Order: sequence, then C-alpha cells, then structure tokens
Amino acid sequence: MRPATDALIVIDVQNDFCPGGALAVPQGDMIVPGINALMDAFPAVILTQDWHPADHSSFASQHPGKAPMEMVEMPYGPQVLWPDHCVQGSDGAAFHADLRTDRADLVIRKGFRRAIDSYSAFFENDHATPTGLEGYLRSRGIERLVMVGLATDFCVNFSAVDAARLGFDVEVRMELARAIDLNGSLAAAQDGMRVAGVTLG
Ligand code: VGL
Ligand code: ZN
Repeated sequence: MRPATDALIVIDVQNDFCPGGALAVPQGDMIVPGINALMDAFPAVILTQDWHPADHSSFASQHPGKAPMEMVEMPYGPQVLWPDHCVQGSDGAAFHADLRTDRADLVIRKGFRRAIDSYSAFFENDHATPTGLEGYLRSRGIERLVMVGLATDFCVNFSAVDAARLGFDVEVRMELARAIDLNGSLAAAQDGMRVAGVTLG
C-alpha cells in the first residue's frame, strides 16, 4: 500500500467515452482492468464523472449550423463542440460496468452548469471556478496524485496541469489513459503536461 499522502484519480471512465458510446475514445475500455488492479495500491481512490444537462453549451446540437468537433468562442475562451454525451442520469454517463466503483472514496461530478464546460477535475474551463476537489484532497493531507482515464488530451490533461499548478506532485500513467487526438491534441497535451511539471509514466 502506498502512503496516506497518495491518491489515485480516475478520470471519466464512462460508457460514452468507451467504444459504442457517444464520444468514444479508441480503446477507451481497454484501460479498465489495469485501473482496477492499480486501485489496490492506493489508500485513496477518487473517480470523476462528466455530468452534463441535456442542453449543455458544449454540445454541437445547441449551436445551429455547427457540427461536432468544430470550435466556437465562448465567454471563457475557445471551446470544442462535442456530440451530446454524458447526459445526467443516462446510460452513457454511467461508469463502465467493469470499473470498481466500490473502491471510490469520492465521486466528483463536473460539467453540470449549462453555460460552461469543465474538463479539469479542479476547475471549470474558465480556469477559475473550483470543483472543490482541491479542498477535499488538502483536508485529507494528500500531496501526490496518480492520474489515469479518459481522455488523455482533454480531461486527464486539464486535470493534471491544474493539479501540478496547485502544487501537487502529479504522475499520469499513459498506458492507463487513451486519447481523442483531435488535430494534434495528444502531442500538444503531452508537451503542456511536461512543461507544467507532470511526470508522464
Ligand atoms: C471529455 C470532451 C468532453 C473528457 C469530456 O473526459 O476528456 N472530453 N467532455
Ligand atoms: Zn463533456
């Protein structure tokens, strides 16, 4: 068992990000057995869950004339438009059936405000509105984070960079993460994580 200062953060291992889902990440389901096995080494396991209202502003369906994967300018900056995904209470928003959710101390939901997307487990996409995860981790005395999950270049990336900026020691286990890889987003994410001081394991 790792020390009490270590936590495993499992990002968005949900049906919609797995093959057959609305925003399927190639091989997204292949990481589930490895994540389950890794949980045994951690005294703290936290899951994140992308959790959008049906009319969420990150959905292309809310922008007439726009298609999924196009960009728009939001008040908080550029935003990729996605297919409808992880709608609150839907099967697509549920965790992958094989993920050991019983091991989770905390499930943190994000993206529940219509007007703003939330890739990071720590802040919404304005990089200012907190989710509360920082306070939870600090009050438990957690200092070191290992991150895994979906998608490497979006929610894992944003979570890892924010955590490093907040002063946590962060490692992303790349073999237990999978990417969407939109227009070079995986390479850019890897560079950005390294610059932020994230260890890519
Ligand atoms: C994600 C796009 C939209 C992710 C969530 O989990 O990486 N990507 N919503
Ligand atoms: Zn989303």
